[in-house]
Amino acid sequence: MTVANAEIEIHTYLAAGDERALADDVLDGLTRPFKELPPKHFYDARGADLFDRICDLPEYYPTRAERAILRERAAEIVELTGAAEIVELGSGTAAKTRILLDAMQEAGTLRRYVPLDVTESMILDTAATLVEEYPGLLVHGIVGDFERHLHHLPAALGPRLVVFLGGTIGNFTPGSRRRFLRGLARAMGTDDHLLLGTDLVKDPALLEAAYNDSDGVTAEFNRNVLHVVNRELAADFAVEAFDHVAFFDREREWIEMRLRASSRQHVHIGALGIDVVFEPREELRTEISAKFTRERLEGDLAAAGLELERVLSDDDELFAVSLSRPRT
Ligand code: AVJ
Repeated sequence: MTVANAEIEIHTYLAAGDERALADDVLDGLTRPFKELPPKHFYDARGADLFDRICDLPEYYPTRAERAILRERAAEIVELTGAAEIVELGSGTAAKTRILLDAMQEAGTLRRYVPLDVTESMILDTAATLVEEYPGLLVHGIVGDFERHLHHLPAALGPRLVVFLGGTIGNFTPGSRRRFLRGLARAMGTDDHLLLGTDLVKDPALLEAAYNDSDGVTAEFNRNVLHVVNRELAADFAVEAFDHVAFFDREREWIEMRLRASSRQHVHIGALGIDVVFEPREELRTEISAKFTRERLEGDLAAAGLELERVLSDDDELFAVSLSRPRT
């Protein structure tokens, strides 16, 4: 534990480097009949930067829609939950969190912020900034993986708002999504609420445009995972030989991103001592981003022991922020 000052406490559960268990994921994912890598490996410094640029693209509506909902409904969320603290999963720079912290401060309920993120620098910087911005705020930061370290959450200081924003829940495949939500529900008390951001099913043309932007930023973001593997695992992917593919799977109602080899590729992965071949046009799945209907949301939450209380949406019903609580 690092104690920076009286307000800030940081706990680290990740060793530097082994952060996202990249090597094991690559070994699994590239030896499968249908090659696949988990989307969490996009986010090195360059990937995080590219994602920030995606959020500003005209085609990528989720970030703006979610922020609009939070701005519009933050006071109501605080009133409904009486939240004294926020536990934020994948907190990043906490940009949207400030909207909620402001509303809690306004209501006089704000006591503590508990960010959980894999990037230590992000936690340290956010903690330092927020204790300045919100006098009296306590920050209990957790450097960890929200899939593995939920049991390290501190005891609640009061009604807790667990927030998981951005639509990141959509990265889970359907079964893992429910398993994850179940784990989350188990970590929650009866006075706690989950505030969950989910992208909504809509016109496929709008969805596909959001993942095929005209500037090619999403394509660069997608290919970035190959740069990460090259650097971290001494691999030699010819990154430019892989084309960005993103489409809406209408049956499963998720966006799927892939990288397609433009010609036969031989890749050596030094750190694993393996060689991988891609046939011409062979694809590597890099991300799914599930889109929700109210029924899907309610069903997934119910399967996890959570009861849906409110679904808040923007005027165009592009995105939803929902409030749910453990079923009693
Ligand atoms: C951060 C997972 C919510 O799925 O829309 C953006 C990531 N991928 N463009 C999403 C992403 C391609 C994003 N999430």
